[in-house]
Amino acid sequence: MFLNKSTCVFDANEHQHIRFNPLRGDWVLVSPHRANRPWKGQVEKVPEDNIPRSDPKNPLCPGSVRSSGKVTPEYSSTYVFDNDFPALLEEGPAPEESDDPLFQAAPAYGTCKVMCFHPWSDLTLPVMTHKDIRAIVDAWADLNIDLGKKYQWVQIFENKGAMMGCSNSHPHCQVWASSFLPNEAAVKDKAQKEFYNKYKKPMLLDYVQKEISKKERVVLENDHWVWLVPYWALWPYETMLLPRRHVLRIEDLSSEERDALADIMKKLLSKYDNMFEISFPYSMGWHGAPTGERLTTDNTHWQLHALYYPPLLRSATVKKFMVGYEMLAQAQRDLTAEQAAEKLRALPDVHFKERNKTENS
Ligand code: H2U
Repeated sequence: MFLNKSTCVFDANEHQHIRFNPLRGDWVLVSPHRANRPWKGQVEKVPEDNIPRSDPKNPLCPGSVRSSGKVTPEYSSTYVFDNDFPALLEEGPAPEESDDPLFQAAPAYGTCKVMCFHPWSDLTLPVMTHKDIRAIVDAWADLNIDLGKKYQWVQIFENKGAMMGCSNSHPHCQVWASSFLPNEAAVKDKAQKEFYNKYKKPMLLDYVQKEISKKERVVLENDHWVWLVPYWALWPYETMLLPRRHVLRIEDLSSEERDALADIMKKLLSKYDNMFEISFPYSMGWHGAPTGERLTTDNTHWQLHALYYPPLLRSATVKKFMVGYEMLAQAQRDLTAEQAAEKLRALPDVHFKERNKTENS
């Protein structure tokens, strides 16, 4: 048995501890005393910054021919197409049922879409106009409605930057819809349901209200949205974007809330890019109440939220690896959620490219 032999008072920004993630029902190890250790490991490439506006060989550009032979039309706003290499197909034979608990398989159907955010390859979300970002929000909502009619879960996600496995620098995201609830969704569904049954309020609505009053992990707020570093964050600059109101799905956002979302996204992603003055890599995605047959059941326990998982830690070239201890024991972080929030809060919310443009013009 370990005893607290220390004579000093516990300080979360200095002393090791574990934090509970109520959405996943698991814990993260926080080791702030380790943040300043020297780094002699892998150094990443700085993200490319000389991308041509248009490239006829890029399959995501208007007018190009994709590897499937299909032509990407001359689109002028967002453009959604069926992924030519989908991980999920709408039809196919089902695996045989088995009564052996060690060898279980189940049918999996779905569809995969690619959504180009804009016809220009040299733009990223934070340097787009409010109108462009609003068009993306509307397209996300439309896809959730469309695919949600048939599928239980519609996963909207963006892999940004080669460091996150993004294969094409043209601004885009992906949408995978499935006949089953994926693991992350199932875990969160169960945890939010249990919380709701016990406390009679949606977990993330209660959470956002508490974070607004505590303030220490909130990075940005507007009339409709709160952007914060979750108390239980794993990735160094992981953040969560939450509506102030109880909202189940992205399509339930009002026009005003969508405008406010476009505003906060532009600021949020500008802050990320301003951290190391590069296009900040991340994987992001939306989680809301399940769809399909769940459209007609009670999902009051759910709250819509977006998650941003950036891999960078201390510079544009040093990323956090989720390896040894994380793979074999549990997630660990050095910098605390409060320190990350403080750092993000201190950064300007105007993109460095737009700042320089204004200064020079
Ligand atoms: P990522 O950059 O996140 O890998 O997304 C690009 C997607 O675009 C990827 O899933 C698809 C890939 O399958 N794609 C096509 O559907 N057609 C193409 O011609 C190129 C890329």
